[in-house]
Amino acid sequence: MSGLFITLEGPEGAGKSTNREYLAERLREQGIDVLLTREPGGTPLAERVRELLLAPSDEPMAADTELLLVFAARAQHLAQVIRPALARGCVVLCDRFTDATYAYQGGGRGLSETRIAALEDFVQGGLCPDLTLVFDLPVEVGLARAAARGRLDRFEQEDRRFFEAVRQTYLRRASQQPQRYRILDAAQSLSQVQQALDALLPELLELQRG
Ligand code: T5A
Repeated sequence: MSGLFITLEGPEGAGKSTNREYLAERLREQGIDVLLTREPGGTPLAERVRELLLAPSDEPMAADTELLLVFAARAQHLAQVIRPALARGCVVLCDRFTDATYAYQGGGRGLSETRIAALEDFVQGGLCPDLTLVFDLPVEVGLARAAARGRLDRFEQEDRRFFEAVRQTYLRRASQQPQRYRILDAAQSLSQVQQALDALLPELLELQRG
């Protein structure tokens, strides 16, 4: 038995967490076993690494340190949660995964994609999402949503250029592999985004049936 691995991606404030819950409900209504998780995080140890990554600090974090922490958390998450859930036949809905590393550490920080790909291969050994939903929206709309929640984390304190590069990296990757990605217009109202997810549901169910 092998499940289905779906990731939700996009810039800050795109609505990934909100829509992950919505999608999980729609799938559960169909009697499907769904596991909700997120990155960085998803296990107690990986959540501790998340705290290191997100907490603003006086000591600047080197870009390579950030990259290695992201993949260290991912290795733990894959071993403890994602691989076992897929082996049980679950649909895994994961809020961010390695596309975020290409977008933030690659696009945002300017680290080489070759280096990211080497770590991806080392940590994932060929495991890749079956489908990736990219919640796309203009940078300023997403940042305004994130800011409305209050205190900004270490990434949210980056400048506009950083987030433009993040957004463009997602869009470029999606255009390079259209079979794996679906782009949703996340600047629309929540009900419009959820209608777009409803329209995707038959395709997800088809994938889940294999
Ligand atoms: N990171 C992560 C890396 O650098 N490398 C990596 O490899 C990985 C995996 C994680 C950070 O780590 C970085 C990227 C991130 O900066 P996070 O908290 O998981 O941080 O990610 P964020 O994007 O910061 O999460 P957010 O909570 O900000 O965004 P979401 O989940 O996209 O948005 P959500 O659902 O919480 O919604 C935000 C607000 O907008 C409203 C919601 O109600 C909420 O208030 N909203 C809408 N409002 C109007 N219209 C809509 N359509 C709306 N949709 C949502």
